[in-house]
Amino acid sequence: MNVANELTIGFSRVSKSGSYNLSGGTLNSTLTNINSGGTFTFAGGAMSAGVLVVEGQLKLTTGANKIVRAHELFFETETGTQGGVLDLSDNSMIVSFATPADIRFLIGKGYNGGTWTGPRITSSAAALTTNHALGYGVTPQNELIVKYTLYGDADLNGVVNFDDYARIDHGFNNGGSIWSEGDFDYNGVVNFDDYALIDLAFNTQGGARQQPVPEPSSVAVTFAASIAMMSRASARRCRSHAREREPMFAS
Ligand SMILES: [Ca+2]
Ligand SMILES: [Ca+2]
Repeated sequence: MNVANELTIGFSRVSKSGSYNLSGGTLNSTLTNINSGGTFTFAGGAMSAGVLVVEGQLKLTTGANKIVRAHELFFETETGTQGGVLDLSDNSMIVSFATPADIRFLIGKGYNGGTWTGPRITSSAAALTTNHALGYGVTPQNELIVKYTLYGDADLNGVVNFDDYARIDHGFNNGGSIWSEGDFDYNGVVNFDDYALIDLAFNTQGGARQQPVPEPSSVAVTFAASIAMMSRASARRCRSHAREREPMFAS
């Protein structure tokens, strides 16, 4: 399916509801607008959404085989509503124009303290596990990728190993603030809680383990010795930003 200009699901004030199911083929749109009450289900095929505006719900089915592609990503919030939800489940997303801080903020909302039940970018698949999450990073093409993977998989290669521990150690010692630097719980700092998540995933990833890694206990000891040096003042919190806009349609 090719949409020359705009695809709107759940047209604003007319019905406040509507649904669209993509189960095969290719959807190419320059603007995809999922209004409040609208639900887009991505179950198969390929999706290039163009500018993607999510005020309702965009849900991917499980399968680890789908990628939402978008030039830009916006979430709208009507007054009194929770606003848009993009549930990637166990799939991926690529956004051409976004920053790691943008994506961290949006996934941080969905992360919701580790329950994966919040709005914005979330994963119903991660909600069913203790060791999986949505990670994010920058591709060689300088696009932002969001991928379902193990907590602690800083380089998004699907396993937790020495390279990931090297990244979190570097992030801890140098004020890291994003996933690739070891912030796995979306609070914008690398600290003990992030080490707990990478250790959990390392110890429970089973057959995925590929390379020898430093003893988790030695990492913990090293970390314990270092944590006293962390200043509270160094803690950075998520801040709201331009990617979450003011209500488009005030109710
Ligand atoms: Ca890895
Ligand atoms: Ca953190």
